[in-house]
Amino acid sequence: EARETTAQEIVSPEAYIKHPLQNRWSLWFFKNDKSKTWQANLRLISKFDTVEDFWALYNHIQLSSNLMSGCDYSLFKDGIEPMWEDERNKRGGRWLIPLNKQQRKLDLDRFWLETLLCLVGEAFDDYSDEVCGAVVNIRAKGDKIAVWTSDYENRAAVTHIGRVYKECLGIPSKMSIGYQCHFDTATKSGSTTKNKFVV
Ligand code: MGP
Repeated sequence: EARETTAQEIVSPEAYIKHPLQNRWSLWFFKNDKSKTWQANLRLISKFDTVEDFWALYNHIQLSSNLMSGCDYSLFKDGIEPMWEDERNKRGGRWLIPLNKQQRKLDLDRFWLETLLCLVGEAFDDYSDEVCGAVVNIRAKGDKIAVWTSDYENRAAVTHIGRVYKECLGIPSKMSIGYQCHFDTATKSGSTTKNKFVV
């Protein structure tokens, strides 16, 4: 018994304690079933709050590029629903990365993984608290990836997050990305929403 105790004591906690993330995250899946409402098509897949559980989930599910058109994945902080109506989203907006059809093969999966890592790794310095989540939309007309933040009036936070995010994805500086508030997206009449910020 004495030998066992000693053996246990010298095993570093690194070997058996999972590495905690700063936040607990929920992964959601959206499947477009036209007989149901938008909200009814949204399903919570699972939650995680450690590095190991993030990878276990990521490795278990389909890559975005294998999903059917009309599907979404959303990764949001625990307690925030991936919809405009949530208290933490309703005054917010998103940095939008619209992809062309060729980019499904070239960029989609690595951009989405990079986006997930920015979120769970709290890559936005002092402004990570402003981040609510991220969404990937698989669409025949062109896929989209976006990072959602909680207050479109917080210029310092929104622009910092946009700059860091663009850098993480390796988007060339001469190509700009835009930030749109959800209120404008939800009430738009044409096919585009005006940008509140551009980086
Ligand atoms: P979408 O899935 O975000 O983009 O919104 P899509 O399919 O590329 O369409 P487009 O209009 O951007 O070209 C599609 C539709 O889903 C919206 O028009 C809404 O009817 C509904 N929808 C999307 N979101 C993110 C929400 C939401 O947060 N709340 C509600 N109530 N409906 C939403």
